[in-house]
Amino acid sequence: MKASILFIYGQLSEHSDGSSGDQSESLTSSAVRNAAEALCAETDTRLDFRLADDGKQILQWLARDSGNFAGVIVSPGGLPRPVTAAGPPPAGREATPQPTPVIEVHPGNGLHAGSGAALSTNESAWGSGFICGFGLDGYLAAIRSIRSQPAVTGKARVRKRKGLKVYVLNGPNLNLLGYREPKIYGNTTLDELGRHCLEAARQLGLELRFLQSNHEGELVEWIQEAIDAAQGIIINAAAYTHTSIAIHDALRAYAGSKIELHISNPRRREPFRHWSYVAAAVDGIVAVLGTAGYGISLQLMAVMLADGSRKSRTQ
Ligand code: CA2
Repeated sequence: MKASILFIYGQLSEHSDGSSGDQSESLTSSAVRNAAEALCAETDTRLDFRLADDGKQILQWLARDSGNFAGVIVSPGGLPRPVTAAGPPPAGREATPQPTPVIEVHPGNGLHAGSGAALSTNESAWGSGFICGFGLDGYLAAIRSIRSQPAVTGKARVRKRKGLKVYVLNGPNLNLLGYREPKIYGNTTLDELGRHCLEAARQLGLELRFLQSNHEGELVEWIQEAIDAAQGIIINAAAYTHTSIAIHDALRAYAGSKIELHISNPRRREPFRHWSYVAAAVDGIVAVLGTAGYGISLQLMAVMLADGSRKSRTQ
């Protein structure tokens, strides 16, 4: 039987994602629908694309219908805001995993409107995936993630350009991946993750440096080094996400493409994880997709870099 995806597109998604000067402004629901249908046809997936009038309708469809699908994509429109009735669970408690993945996608990076302030007030529950800031490509990445498609498939193959280098930077304690707290961070070790990333990068035609440090200054130095050495940075700044103005400043000084990445859902955890200093300095965010988010970020980075016309929006 064909896998089915429910795609709920809030009417406000059109032209109102809180971002200016990026490709989300020219997106229409029919452009999104056509691109989603084309990718689904290619991956043998049935697509149920619905236009929602308001948040209430989104909630009703989620509650009533999500169980009948392999995954749900929700594009609520406007700045990231609630798409589920229940808010985040009390501090320190993890959300129960949902049987059907619900990926929230925002075409623009509304989180850097107001220098990240949106993130601190956003009560979005972020389902089981969160992708923002990549225009149409964010929706396609969500479909591939539900279908567990490898980074490079069929017609979706990214046009490779020679000599593109990307730094993947990992912050403090991520060296413990796979050894502690598997319920939150999974079983994959950092070494394994690094090898997966190198293989994904090779397929995408990207040169990769995969690095981890427990020291803020070292992360800052790698970002500065990337100014001359790399066209893109993917950063999971870990706890420094929530504290480091130094990393924020270094990222702002970096003119290449930048993605903020998280394995877990900081929005569903303790309040001190709700603020991100990184969000205001990047083009887009990938979160809540587990360690699979690394491959998805690399794929989105490859698309951004292949489209050379797309400049960093944080300069
Ligand atoms: O979800 C993420 O990727 C985080 O960036 C991970 C950080 C956390 O401080 C952020 O709020 C969200 C923590 C990384 C620590 O990694 C560990 C891995 C295994 C065991 C213990 C810590």
